[in-house]
Amino acid sequence: MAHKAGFVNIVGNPNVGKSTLMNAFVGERLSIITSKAQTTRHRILGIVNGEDFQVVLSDTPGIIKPAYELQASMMDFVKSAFEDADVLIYLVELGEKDLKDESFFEKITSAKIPVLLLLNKVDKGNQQLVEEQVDLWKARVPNAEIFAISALENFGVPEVFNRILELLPDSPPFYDKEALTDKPERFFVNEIIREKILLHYKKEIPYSVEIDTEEFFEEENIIRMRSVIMVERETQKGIIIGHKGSALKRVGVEARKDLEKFFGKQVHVELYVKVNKNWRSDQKQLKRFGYNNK
Ligand SMILES: Nc1nc2c(ncn2[C@@H]2O[C@H](COP(=O)(O)OP(=O)(O)OP(=O)(O)O)[C@@H](O)[C@H]2O)c(=O)[nH]1
Ligand SMILES: [Mg+2]
Repeated sequence: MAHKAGFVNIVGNPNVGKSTLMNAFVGERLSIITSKAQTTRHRILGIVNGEDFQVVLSDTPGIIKPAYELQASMMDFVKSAFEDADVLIYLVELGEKDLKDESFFEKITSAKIPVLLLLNKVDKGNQQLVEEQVDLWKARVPNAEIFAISALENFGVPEVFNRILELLPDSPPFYDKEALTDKPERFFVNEIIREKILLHYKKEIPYSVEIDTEEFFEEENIIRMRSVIMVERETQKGIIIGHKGSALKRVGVEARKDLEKFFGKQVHVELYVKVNKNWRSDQKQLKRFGYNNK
């Protein structure tokens, strides 16, 4: 029996639902999702295995004009997703604005590989609006096949998956057929904690935070972990901790609940906060946190 395999890379503006879509394909909560832009900072693989196929999806950061080194590294992840794609998914939402970077838009419209333009969040609009937007995108990206979907409600997602299977080349699998992702366990610990930070803190705080899980011990009935929440300035440390530690405690409680679901096991998580001045502009630090592979 012939085996199909390939890379399906999802790109688009911030907040259009790229992570929601990847999780819908994989059927697991691999990528964190929030209503804030720039939730995703890495390129995260989600692998869907079948007897005769392996679809390797990539979730990527939303396309922005980088203002500091961290964001530049995020855009390098987006670039890499253009380089190895067998199928490109350009995800847009109803009422979408142009991409912040024209060169990325050009890469999409001149792509030599199949491009699926998915119009997301159609649950928020009526049929007339959806039809208008489909026509608009047909004119803007003539090389794309267009599907109207709702990643949140899984509407249209199975149809897109079937189309992907038709488009993938014959190939042996790239990863172990049991694998769900390329990232280690600690990465997901960091992300789940960061999600709680994005949910509970305002303005620049979530964007100034990086998580580093220093310890991860799996015992028979429990996983024990210790993670550092890094901020850029002393004032931010106080805000993260909150009055008598209440804000930090909430992060810990909520993160633990999700970590227990994710690992299917009891979890103990210890959090502490550290100032790491200007880490997001420091090449060395970024490399240490897995951002810079130059
Ligand atoms: N109504 C509706 N909301 C959606 C849909 N898909 C995603 N969302 C919401 O849109 C917001 C952003 O979703 P994400 O999946 O985090 O978006 P993203 O493109 O990964 O965002 P970044 O990682 O920040 O670039 C969240 O609040 C989602 O719940 C959808 O089909 N319908
Ligand atoms: Mg995302």
